[in-house]
Amino acid sequence: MKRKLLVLMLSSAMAVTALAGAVPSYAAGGSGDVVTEKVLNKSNTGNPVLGFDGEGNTLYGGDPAALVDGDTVYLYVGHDNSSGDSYVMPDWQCYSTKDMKNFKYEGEILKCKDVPWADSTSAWASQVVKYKDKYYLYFCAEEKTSKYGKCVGVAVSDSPTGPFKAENKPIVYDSDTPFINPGRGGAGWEDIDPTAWVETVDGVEHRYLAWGNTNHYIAELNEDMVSIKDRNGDGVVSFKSGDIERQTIKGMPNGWYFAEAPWLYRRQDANGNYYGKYYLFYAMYWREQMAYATSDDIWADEWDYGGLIMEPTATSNTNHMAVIDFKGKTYFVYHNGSLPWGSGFRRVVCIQELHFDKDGKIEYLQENSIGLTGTASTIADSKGALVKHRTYHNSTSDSAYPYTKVAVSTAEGAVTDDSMWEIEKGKADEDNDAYVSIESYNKPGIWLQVDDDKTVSMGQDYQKASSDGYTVDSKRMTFRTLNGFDKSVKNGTTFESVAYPGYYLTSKGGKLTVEKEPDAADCTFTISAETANDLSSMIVRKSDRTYEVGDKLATDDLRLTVVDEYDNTEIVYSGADGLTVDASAVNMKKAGTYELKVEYKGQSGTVQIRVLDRN
Ligand code: FUB
Repeated sequence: MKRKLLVLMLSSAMAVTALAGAVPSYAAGGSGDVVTEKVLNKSNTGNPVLGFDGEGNTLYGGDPAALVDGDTVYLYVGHDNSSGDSYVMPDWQCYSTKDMKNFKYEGEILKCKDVPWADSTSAWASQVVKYKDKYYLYFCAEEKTSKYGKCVGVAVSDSPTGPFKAENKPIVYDSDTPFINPGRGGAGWEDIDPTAWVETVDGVEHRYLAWGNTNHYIAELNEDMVSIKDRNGDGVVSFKSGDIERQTIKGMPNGWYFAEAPWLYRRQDANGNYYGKYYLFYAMYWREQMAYATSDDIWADEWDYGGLIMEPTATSNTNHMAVIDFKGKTYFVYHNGSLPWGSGFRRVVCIQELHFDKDGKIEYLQENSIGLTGTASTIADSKGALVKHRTYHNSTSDSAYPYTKVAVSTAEGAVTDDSMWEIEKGKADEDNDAYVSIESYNKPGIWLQVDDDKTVSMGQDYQKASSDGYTVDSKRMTFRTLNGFDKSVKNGTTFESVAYPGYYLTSKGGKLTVEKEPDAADCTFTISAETANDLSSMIVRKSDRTYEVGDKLATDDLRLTVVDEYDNTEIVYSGADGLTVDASAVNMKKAGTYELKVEYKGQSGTVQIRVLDRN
């Protein structure tokens, strides 16, 4: 989400209900008021979007791939089943969505142990592409004799949700490419992370497979989609003879390098046609940042570095993206370790919108907790100072993680990403409506917490949950919400620590602590939710339509161009949330000219419907 779109309305209150509670005498202030619980509207968590199985249990999974097939987006992950600090990945899993808001678990699509040549726990990164009504899952896994290390494989299915059947042999052996990466992973890790691309250029169809760790490679696929093309027709498929091309990226700054996780992409116009340059998204450096390069020629030796898209996430050492266009928007699908007990070995998928400028340059994307559907809020004390965490970049050094005690304070000044929070269900008891946990907007997976010395900081909920589903930090990261003790603050909220009942969140002199009997003014806060950006104009496309008497009126192919107050333009299609169509004035049984009314986020427009007599 763009920072400039985060318009904060200090007056928009979240409180909705009050329940009777205990009455600390100092807080009642002799006025006869009682302390009452307050139920805040909780944000839909937005990010992460996956991380569950069919029963709603936590299922970690990373290395997202995405496939747009008709009106559905399919998402694929490698299942993270590790309880330590190394990969244990037994299978690949699938989810689907039709609106990028509601995600359905589709189940396991392939077990690593069912790949004839692979071991059983290395279901590493993958991508599914559709070609002539079949679905091809390209993946990497460990060759089981350990002779080759990681290889690229392919499995085929008639359905995007599997089951997929793996070919008997890898499509790329580790030995097919000559370089090793002793600095990172050593020999045997070089041929991982496949990405595929099919496109017809000037009437000729090309099918590409690219992959790599440290070095990036590309080859062409035969029409069978399960073998590499002998490009120069010399009878052998090899790197030496040019069937596999090594590609470098020119202009990467700071000694950064191509790490892994390539994803090939090209932009699509409203009709689904590709245009502009090719984009190679990839993980750069360690800990992994997301970056991109561009080229006019997908086969080029050298691509041009485009820029940094995302710094290392706050909770995972790796990151791995998929980029897709769906219903007029471009989505950036990535992973972090933001679930409880999350890490680079227990990952989860997040989604945000990706924006391009007019020259096709990609705007920097701040990892955030609200994703496409959550709500960010500010929390201001009674003097208007905002609760904020210290400003920092996520470190590229492993030893900085997990972040367990990040300083939090209150300060006057403008709203920044560091002073935005997502108010969610309480970790200590999700069913208790008066409990909340407060997640950092720009450090997803990092939560406000009460430390043993009663200071307030923020940290990752990184420890393993016990059998009741709670981590040792669940209570420290949960607050009971009460109607503000300072009654002069309109719609104020007081937060009581669940780990330390009787201790209230307190802001004094820029410090944030919990205190036992704080002054009412020091423990009363105002929560302000982000509001959706207003639209400044809307144009209904294809706005004149002609029918004949008796025809069926179509309203499922509407397309609007909307412009918001910051001049951001967006295309909105039929079925979008908030789009309403009123056809009550249209009579398809009688010749005439009618108006179909279209409304979207406070803007309205019409489509002129002409109904002609049948010839
Ligand atoms: O999940 C295992 C490996 O970690 C992937 O193949 C890489 O992209 C990295 O995310």
